[in-house]
Amino acid sequence: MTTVIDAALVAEHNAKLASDLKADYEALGGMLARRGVDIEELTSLAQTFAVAVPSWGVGTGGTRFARFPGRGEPRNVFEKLDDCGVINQLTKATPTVSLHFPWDRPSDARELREAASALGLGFDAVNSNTFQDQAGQEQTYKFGSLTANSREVRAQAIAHNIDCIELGKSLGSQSLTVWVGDGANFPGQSNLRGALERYLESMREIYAALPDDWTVMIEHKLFEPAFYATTIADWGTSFACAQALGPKAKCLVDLGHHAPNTNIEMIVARLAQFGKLGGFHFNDSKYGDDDLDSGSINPFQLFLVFNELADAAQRDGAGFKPSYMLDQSHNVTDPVESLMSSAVEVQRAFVQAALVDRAALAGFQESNDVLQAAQTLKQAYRTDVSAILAMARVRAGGAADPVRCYRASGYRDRVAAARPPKAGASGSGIV
Ligand code: PSV
Ligand code: MN
Ligand code: MN
Repeated sequence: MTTVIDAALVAEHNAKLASDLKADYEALGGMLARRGVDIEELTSLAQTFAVAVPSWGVGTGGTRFARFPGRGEPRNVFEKLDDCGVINQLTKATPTVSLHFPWDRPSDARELREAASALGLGFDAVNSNTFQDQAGQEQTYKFGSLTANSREVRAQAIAHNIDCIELGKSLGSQSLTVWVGDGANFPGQSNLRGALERYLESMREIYAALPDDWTVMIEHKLFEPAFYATTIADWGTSFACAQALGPKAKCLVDLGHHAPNTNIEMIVARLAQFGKLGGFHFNDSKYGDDDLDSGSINPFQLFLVFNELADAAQRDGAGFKPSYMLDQSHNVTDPVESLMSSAVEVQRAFVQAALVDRAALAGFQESNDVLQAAQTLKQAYRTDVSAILAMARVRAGGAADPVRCYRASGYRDRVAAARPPKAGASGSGIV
């Protein structure tokens, strides 16, 4: 396996931090032992955590106002893979990459698969794109894609999704995520029920092309680009469509795709209860689909989402396995640093949720001891599990402090020299 950053440099970094980490780990271990928790079990659990990195996330994103390119941005899918390789090398928590087509359409799928596996990476869900027009495309998506009035437009959008499945098969993916921006900007523009009927009709054709061991994930989003009525705006619509399509269709929850203050953890609980929780796009937001780094605005919400996931895992056992992916856009930070930090934040929420004393919580709920029930969650959330996460990384060959190690490696300077700037790099991540 190729490592993108010199393994000796990572080892040297870890050696410098080893005695501090040992002291922090032992102190935390002692504190957890007094609560009846074995730190070693948590560290092993942390090592099972994995979240996919979006190929488009390693480039600098932008807003609809401007895009300020970063240094050394990847210019093609192979360079994107290299950056993803760094993220996994240092965090040991991101072994897969999620590709967006046609942004990252390989001319040779086998070559791409080999490049990924040389870096120790595999491929997670593939994502279709019918929210933009591409050069040379026959039909425009200006008035919708899978829901368009025009049969020809719908046929083109369906064919693109089927092509994504075919490409995904050759890369070893097992799911397709479908997000469409379809909807209306004005009342009266579209027949609300008719649009959803056409969506289902189109999705049935895509569903029929899924291999037996594949899932199609329906991603809802409240608004943008359709500012009056988005066809798949909420989890209720997503759920109804997944039910109508069949067992291979599930719902995907992107944390940023809800109105502010929405109780997302309850949506997670509902979808899990009815067997339709397919996966996540993790990010954080203050106002809308802000695509900020995971846990940067509302880490308690992220914890509460993982608390529901821990509850579902306990109830439903090994069969419960939603997929995790980051979906962020980086405008003012180094994307590699942001993605590493986010992977660690999501992993942190996963470990903190495992710290919840579920038997005690159930007892407090049963006896209506509201304060103690809330405190039980807070105790887990307030526990600083950083030493567990660092130890899990170091034991797996990653970095004790991924961002520090990355900066010390000079990777960004090296790629800045090797990748001269290119105007309007692909996979802008604006949406
Ligand atoms: C849409 O806002 C979205 O969250 C979907 O997942 C898209 O595939 C992705 O962003 C594109 O950046
Ligand atoms: Mn998303
Ligand atoms: Mn989004």
